[in-house]
Amino acid sequence: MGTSFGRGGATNFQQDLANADCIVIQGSNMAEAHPVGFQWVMEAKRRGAKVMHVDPRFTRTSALADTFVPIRVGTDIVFLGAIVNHILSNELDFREYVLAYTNASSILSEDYLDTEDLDGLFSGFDPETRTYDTATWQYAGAEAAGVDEDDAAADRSTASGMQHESHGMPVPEEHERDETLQHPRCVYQVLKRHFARYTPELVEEACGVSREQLREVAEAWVAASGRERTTALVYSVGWTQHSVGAQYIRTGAIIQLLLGNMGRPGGGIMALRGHASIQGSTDIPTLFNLLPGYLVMPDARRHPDLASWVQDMSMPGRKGLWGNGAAYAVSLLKAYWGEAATEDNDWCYDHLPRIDGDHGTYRTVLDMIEGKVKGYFLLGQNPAVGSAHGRAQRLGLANLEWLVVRDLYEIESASFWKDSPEIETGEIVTEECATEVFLLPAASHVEKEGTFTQTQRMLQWREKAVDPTGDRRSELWFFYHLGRIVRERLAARGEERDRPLLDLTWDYPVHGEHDEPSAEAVLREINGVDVATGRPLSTFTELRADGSTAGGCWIYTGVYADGVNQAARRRPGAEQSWVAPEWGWVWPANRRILYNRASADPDGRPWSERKAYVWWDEEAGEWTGHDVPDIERTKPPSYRHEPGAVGVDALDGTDAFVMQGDGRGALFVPNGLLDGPLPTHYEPVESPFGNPLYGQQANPTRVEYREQVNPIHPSPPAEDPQVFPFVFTTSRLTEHHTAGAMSRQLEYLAELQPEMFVEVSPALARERGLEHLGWCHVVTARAAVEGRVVVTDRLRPLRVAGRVVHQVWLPYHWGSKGLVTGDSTNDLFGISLDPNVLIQETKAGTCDVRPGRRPRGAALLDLLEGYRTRAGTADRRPIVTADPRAVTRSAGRADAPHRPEEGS
Ligand SMILES: Nc1nc2c(c(=O)[nH]1)N[C@H]1C(S)=C(S)[C@@H](COP(=O)(O)OP(=O)(O)OC[C@H]3O[C@@H](n4cnc5c(=O)[nH]c(N)nc54)[C@H](O)[C@@H]3O)O[C@H]1N2
Ligand SMILES: Nc1nc2c(c(=O)[nH]1)N[C@H]1C(S)=C(S)[C@@H](COP(=O)(O)OP(=O)(O)OC[C@H]3O[C@@H](n4cnc5c(=O)[nH]c(N)nc54)[C@H](O)[C@@H]3O)O[C@H]1N2
Ligand SMILES: [Mo]
Repeated sequence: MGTSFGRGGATNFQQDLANADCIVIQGSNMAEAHPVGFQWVMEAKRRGAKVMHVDPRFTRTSALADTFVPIRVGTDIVFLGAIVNHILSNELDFREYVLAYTNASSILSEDYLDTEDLDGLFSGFDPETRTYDTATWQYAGAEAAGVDEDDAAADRSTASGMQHESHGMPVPEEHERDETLQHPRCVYQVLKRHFARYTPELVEEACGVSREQLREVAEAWVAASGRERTTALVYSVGWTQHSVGAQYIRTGAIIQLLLGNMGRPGGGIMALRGHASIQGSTDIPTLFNLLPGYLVMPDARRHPDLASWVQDMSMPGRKGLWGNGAAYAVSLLKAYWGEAATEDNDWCYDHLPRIDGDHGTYRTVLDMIEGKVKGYFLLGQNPAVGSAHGRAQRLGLANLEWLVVRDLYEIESASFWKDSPEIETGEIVTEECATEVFLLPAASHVEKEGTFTQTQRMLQWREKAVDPTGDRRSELWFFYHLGRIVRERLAARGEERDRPLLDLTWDYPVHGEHDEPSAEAVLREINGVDVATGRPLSTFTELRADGSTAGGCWIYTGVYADGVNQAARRRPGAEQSWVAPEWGWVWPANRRILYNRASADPDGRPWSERKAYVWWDEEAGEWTGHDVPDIERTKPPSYRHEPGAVGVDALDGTDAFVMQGDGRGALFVPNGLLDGPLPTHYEPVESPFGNPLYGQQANPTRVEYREQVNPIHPSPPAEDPQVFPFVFTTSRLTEHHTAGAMSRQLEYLAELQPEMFVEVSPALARERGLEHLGWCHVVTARAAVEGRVVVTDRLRPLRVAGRVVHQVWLPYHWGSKGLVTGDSTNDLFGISLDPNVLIQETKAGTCDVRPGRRPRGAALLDLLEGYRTRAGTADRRPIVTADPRAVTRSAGRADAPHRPEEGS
């Protein structure tokens, strides 16, 4: 989303789904996982919209859709690619929109070679680092804007692509275009060629979807797009948790741009977020690689000083809002270090920690196993159940010196030393496990105040309903007082290296019996203030790089405008417009639909009366309409920048994608993605099928930790995967919540879904002798997990590549604690990650299924060892399977091709 449009958040709001003429839900079980928002899908349907659901499993979402399309997991790019092909080969794109607001006309470097030329690799691939030099992916004449393969490798290990969540695509504005879209190297033609082999026949072969069903979806999508109509696209983690996850979303983005659905009511892409504040936890990140507002975390190698750090984020010479990057950065440093931050000391830039590689959650757990990590804080997370490769998670926790867990319950991640599956196998011995666990009770969401930032970028203030009892405390309390005590100790020590902590502003007012810090004071600091007067700022354009403003998260500036907690607004819908701007507060600038400049034509007129949203009022000389315009309010559509202008001044009156280096939605992404400028179908890391399109089997740039604890199953072309013949996928039940601590403890929910189960089709049940409601166990190289058999036609065997593929489905909510207990599905997975964002592939794997309960103790270890031996998981297949000669040809190198690297 970030590289395609400029910001990573959902583009529209859920209520706006009611305005859609068609809704495509793919990779999401919205009715069960987002039931409240789903009412707006039903409202759209009531008004005549067509609802389509594309999913491997029939769910309540499918039941409420007009059309359900069963698909093989991990093949969405083929399906969507065929829709792109349908649009382009019949010239069904919304041409005026495409010309004005996308990079369709941009001409690419003549050195660019496509996956069509190189059997599944793009030009610039370096088999040694397994990353790309992106010079050849650039616009013609702008090759220098690319990154080399070593930088790309560093980008991968730090998931630095995530900065594009609010950073857009760093490309130069000035480059050659062909408005006729005929030039063979213009993006439009390159796209057309790239997807030409994504045909209905291929969809049948790869996805197991009939050409009639494909046509139905494609035609409905096209028919409900254009001037008068809009289609909304909804996805969630059925798309993200793949080793090619970011590219699934890219394919959806390409369709929505070609059909002109972005920035318009009833259109857009609804990226549904999961946990209550999961959007908030990337905006103000708990991630190793980002600072608030998507500022990149300083990198030891690349950012020796403030200037290099700011330069990296503000992209000097480029157009767009990041031209003001220095203001966002300096204001953040001022918020952290207050008076200590001065121009002379680079605003305390050297107080910021640096990263130097992969410190992601999975790498960290492997480092724990290797004894490289001493202590760990675990808050609001239960990785022993919720993260891929449960055994590795627990072995890591068991190898720490100390562990702090703050949770509502004693979760599996706190009790692994006495009741994990590894106790039974003897891999963890209670008496010998040296980890000292500090289990601290947390106050729940009703026992504390603060904001959640939910799925549509909305900050909503939550009152405290009841006081927490006993020792339960809020996170704010815990960190404020922990920080206070640590600072007191360090102050007594008086060492220079403690300055980063001692210089922090740590002056929140406290109240009540337990000295609870004021959450509202924190919100005010996040919003930002004028340092001299303390006046809260109204919008991020007021932030300055001269130390006169302080602000904790530039995209949130405005949430405390006028000294009022805007997130606490609850004006009823009936008392305001349908956009309801006075309900909560939305980033950026309370704008509800992003890129809404594109809801008007290039001259600023609505595309149609029916879909009018934001338009140019000639008389008043400003943009007006139902929402805060996503363009400077008084910049006329006719405005053209002066040559040499930079930053916001360089944005034309037609540039609808204001974060992007060229002001446009990206059909083709020259910069910002590690696995390719265009989405390409790769098989999941574990797949029983060979890639029907290319010699390159799986994503060649993926992260796959090749360590003994992490065996990965064989896939074609190396070997025929007979040992693990079935595909399995995992997802949610309405009645449980994620890793289960919050639902397995509740009587009603526990009763509704009392036991771990495995869904199989009647055909697979027959083939493997599985009895409905009897026991079975699912086996991988990592674990065997047992559950009750549920034989159901919710899962249909699909005919793929001339044979039948069985898909097995498991919920992932069980563990050893609570009123209902069971094996944890995540024990089945190994760890392989998408290269752009380091998300794990937990939606697709291969497995075996056997009747009866699983063996216990040593017998379990023997079973797994037997499987690993037969599968030959020790003999690692290469990550790069395409002909390496293609690689050197593309890179234009004289040296001999390298053997694909075996290490990660
Ligand atoms: N009741 C309830 N609600 C929840 C949660 C919960 O645990 N319980 N969790 C919350 C959280 S944290 C999140 S992130 C959201 C998640 O919300 P969703 O993403 O809707 O939840 P999931 O059930 O994981 O599955 C998504 C769907 O993707 C499908 N799928 C799997 N693989 C593929 C694929 O390759 N292609 C396609 N097209 N579809 C695929 C699955 O069959 C499933 O129907 O839900 C939130 N809401
Ligand atoms: N196989 C498979 N694995 C998956 C997924 C999948 O689809 N398939 N989905 C993934 C997704 S999208 C997600 S989000 C993760 C979720 O994985 P986790 O985040 O590990 O699981 P949760 O059970 O949501 O953990 C949240 C914990 O926070 C505690 N808690 C609740 N409120 C508070 C509070 O205010 N303070 C504190 N300190 N604790 C609190 C709860 O009791 C709970 O134990 O799972 C991921 N794993
Ligand atoms: Mo999630």
